Amino acid sequence: MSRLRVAIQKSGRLSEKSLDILKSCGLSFARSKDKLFWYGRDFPVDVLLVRDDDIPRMLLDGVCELGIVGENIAREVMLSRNSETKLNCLRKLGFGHCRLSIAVPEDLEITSISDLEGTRIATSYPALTRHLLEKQGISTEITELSGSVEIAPGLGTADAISDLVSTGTTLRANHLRELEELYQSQAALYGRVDDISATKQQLLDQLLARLEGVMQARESKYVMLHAPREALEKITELLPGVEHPSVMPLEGSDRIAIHAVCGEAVFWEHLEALKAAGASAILVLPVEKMLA
Ligand code: PRT
Ligand code: ZN
Repeated sequence: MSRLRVAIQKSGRLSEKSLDILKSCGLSFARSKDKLFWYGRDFPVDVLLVRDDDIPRMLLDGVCELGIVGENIAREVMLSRNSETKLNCLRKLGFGHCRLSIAVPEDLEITSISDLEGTRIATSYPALTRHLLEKQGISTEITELSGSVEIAPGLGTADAISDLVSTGTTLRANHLRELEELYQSQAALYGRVDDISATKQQLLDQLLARLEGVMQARESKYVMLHAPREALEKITELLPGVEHPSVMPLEGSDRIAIHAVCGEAVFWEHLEALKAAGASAILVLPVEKMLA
C-alpha cells in the first residue's frame, strides 16, 4: 500500500506545533526507539524527524514527499539551488512567524537600506538576502555565517546583518537596530509532488482536505448572541467574515438569537461594537473540526 512521508523538525521552534497539526489531521504514530522515524498508525503517513535545514533538500532529493519548514529556509534553498524542480508551498500553517530583517549598529547613521550599497552584510540566508536586496537595486558583499550572526558587526567582520527577528530582543541585546524588514516568514507545508503515483496523490488530497479543515477551524470562531430583531443587518455587518448567520426567535421575547461561524479572528473590539449595536449574552466558542 502507498504511504507518504512528511519530514518535520526534530527539536526546535517548529517541532511541537508541526506534530500538533499532523495529529489534528487525525494522524497518530508508533514511535520508534531511535525517534527519527515514526510509523503512521491510522493513516498511511509516516514522519521523519530531522534538522529543519535538511528538509528542503530531502524533498528535492526525493527522500520524502512532504515537509514542514519555515518559508525562510525553503526560499533560501530554492534560490541557492536554482533547481528546476521547485518545491510547492501547499499550505501556510499560521505558526513560526518571523521576519528576515536588515539590522545595523545602533549608532550607525543610516536611515534607508539604499545606504547599504557596497557594504558587508553577514547572514545565514545569503541567497535570499542577495535576491531581496538586488530586487531593490542594492548590491552588497554578503558573508555567510551559520550562527551568531548578530555579533558580526561588533567583531568588525560586517557592517550590517540580515537575520531572523521575532521579538527583537536579540537585536537590542547586541546594540543593533532593525533598519528594514526584507521578508515575512511562517511555517508551511511543502511538497515535491509533481510526479507522484495516483494512489499517493489520492492520499495527499485527503490529507490536504483535512489540513484545510483544521486550519479553517483554527482561524474560525463560533459566535452566539442575542439582539433586537431590527439590529440584524448591523450585527451581521459587524461579525467578522460572516455573510449569512443563523437567526432564531427567543421564546417570549422580541429579541432574536444569532449564531454564526466567523471565518476571521474575533477581537474584543468586535465584541464591544456588537454590544454597542444592541447585542447581549455574547459567547465566542472555538471550532474543533470543519469539513466544507
Ligand atoms: O536544529 P535545527 O537546525 O533543526 O534548528 P535551528 O536552530 O536551525 O532552528 P530554530 O528552531 O531556531 O528555528 C526554526 C525556524 O523557526 C526558523 O527557520 C524560522 O522559520 C522560525 N523562527 C521563528 C525563528 C524565530 N522565530 C526566531 N526568533 N527562527 C529563529 N529565530 C531567532 C532569531 O534570529 C534570534 O536570534 O531566535 C532569536 C530570538 O529572536 P528575538 O527576535 O525574539 O530576539
Ligand atoms: Zn536549522
